Formats: sequence, structure tokens, C-alpha cells
Amino acid sequence: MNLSHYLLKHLDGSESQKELSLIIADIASAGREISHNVQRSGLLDLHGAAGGENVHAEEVQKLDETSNEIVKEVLADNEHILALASEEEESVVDCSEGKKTGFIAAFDPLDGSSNIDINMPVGTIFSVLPTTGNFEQDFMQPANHQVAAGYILYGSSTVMVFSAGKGVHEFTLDPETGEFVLTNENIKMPENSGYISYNPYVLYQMAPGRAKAYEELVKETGRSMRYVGAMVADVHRTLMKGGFFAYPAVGKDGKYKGKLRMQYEAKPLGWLAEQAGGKALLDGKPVNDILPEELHQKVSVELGDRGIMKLFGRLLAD
Ligand code: FBP
Repeated sequence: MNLSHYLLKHLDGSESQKELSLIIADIASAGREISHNVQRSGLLDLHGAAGGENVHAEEVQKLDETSNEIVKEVLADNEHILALASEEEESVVDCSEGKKTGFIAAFDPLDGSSNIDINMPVGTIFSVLPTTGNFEQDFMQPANHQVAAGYILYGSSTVMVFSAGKGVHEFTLDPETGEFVLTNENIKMPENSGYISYNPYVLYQMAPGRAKAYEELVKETGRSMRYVGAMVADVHRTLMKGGFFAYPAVGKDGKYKGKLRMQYEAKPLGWLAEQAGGKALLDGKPVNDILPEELHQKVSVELGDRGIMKLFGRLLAD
């Protein structure tokens, strides 16, 4: 079954759900275009820096920039998207002119930038929220107000994994037809399996007590470690295989801060992990209990299957 048929069949047909189907279908079409660029990035001279810096003072890669333009254009053209927030845009992009009702969307056009030039997995992450028309304020809604969230992973194949509140589903891009076809319905994070995934360097940069829990987690579970360095890929593996993914608060002299972005990385993927039966903590709090305060806020992320998160909680308490 392809994505549009799936949306027609499974969303309840109300006006707002019809609008949401059109938005999800548009995000898929942006993903198809970006997938084309990612696969040909070496041929299309899309490797390397674009020359500017983003709001996080990070060097913007050419593929970050082109992907941002693709998602921005596709969503701004969608009659039900009234405002956008992006990792590559300093402020909220108002695209509500001439539109009546709709939603707002936050996105990371290309997550895992450090992987682009070395042919390693990268992805696009998205979050769709209802709006009252006060766009700046409406981006400050908690994770469980999202009406849809997910990612498109550009790996050995291109897959789109999302939830619209009724389970988590995976669609694979068929390169021959250009269709996203259902390949995994109602994904549930397996327990007591999978890998531990964090960058080992964080053990020397995080609050000592928490670092100990991270080390104990490996010792107690005896699980192997895997770390791609692109959140979208490390979370995809954790959704499919179970296990633990984290990017803790790092720093020194008692001052620790997360690196991952609340609106277009942590909130959508934390919520998705819980939709798949797992647990997610942002800044050490349950994902649905933390209220965003800024558009480009950074938080720590710890998520995994229920079993391993229970063990992690115990190790933190020890
Ligand atoms: P961007 O690539 O979108 O800036 O995302 C940040 C990110 O690459 C995450 O995808 C990943 O989990 C993390 O940073 C890797 O950080 P580090 O290189 O410090 O381990």
C-alpha cells in the first residue's frame, strides 16, 4: 500500500485529518527530492560547506541549504501550513497569507551533517503542531500536542517513519516508481535487545553521577555499542531493534547543557519513541512534561525501550 492510500484509509476523514494527510504527503515529496540529491551529492557538487553559519554558529553544508530550500518551498506552498521553523532559519517563517485554517511545522532539513561527505546516513526530521495563529507562542507546545512527527532516513534505502497519533509506521521509497510503500506497520520497540548508543566522549563531559549510570548500563546489559553520529539513524536503529540512545547534557565546572534541538530533533523523535512503546527523557524529564521555551532551544535526550529505560532509571537512582 502506498502512502497516499494509507493516509486515506487510516486517517478519520475529518477536515483537519484531510489537511494533515496533505501535509504528510508533501513532506514525503520533499523527502523524495532530497533523497535524489543525497544519492547524487558527489555528482551534483553538493559536498562541503555552503559558506555561511546557522543560528547555532555551525557551518552550513551545501546539502543543508538545498534541503532547507526544498522543505521550505514545499511546505510554504501547502495551503494548510501557516508557519515554519527550521534549524537553518533564525526566526519563524510566516507563510499564512491567503490561507484559512491549518497547522505549523518545525523541521531539521538535514540531520547528521557531519556524515554528508562520507556517504553515511543522514535524515530529515519533522514535527507538525496545531496553531491558534500566534505562531511564535504555538511552537512552545509540549511534545504530546504534536499531531504528526517523524523522519525520512537517507540510508541504504530511503524510508519515511512517522506517527499521526495512531502508531508508528514505516514507508520505503521505491526508486523505480517514486512511491513511498508501507513496509512496517505499528512499529513497537522490542525490549531486552538492541544496542547502547552514545558518543563515548560524553562520559568525560557530563555530570559524574550520570556518566556512571551510562557506563553501568553497558556493563549491566552486556550490550554492544553503536553510534552513527546522526540522531535520525541512531534513533531509527533504536526504534527497530530496541536499546538506548542518548546525547546527554555536556559541559564542565557543574555547568551542563544538551546539544540536540528541542523543536526539530528532541521533541519529534522523543514523542515517536513513546508512540512506539518506548520511553524518552528530555533534560531528564518525561518528554511530554517539558515545555519548550525558545525556538532553537537545546536539550539533553535519553530514550530507549521500556526495559532499558527502567534499568537506566534505577542506575541513576543508585
Ligand atoms: P545536525 O547535524 O542537524 O546539526 O544534528 C546534530 C547531530 O549531528 C545529531 O544528528 C547527532 O546525534 C549529533 O549531532 C552528533 O554529535 P557528536 O558529533 O557530538 O557526537
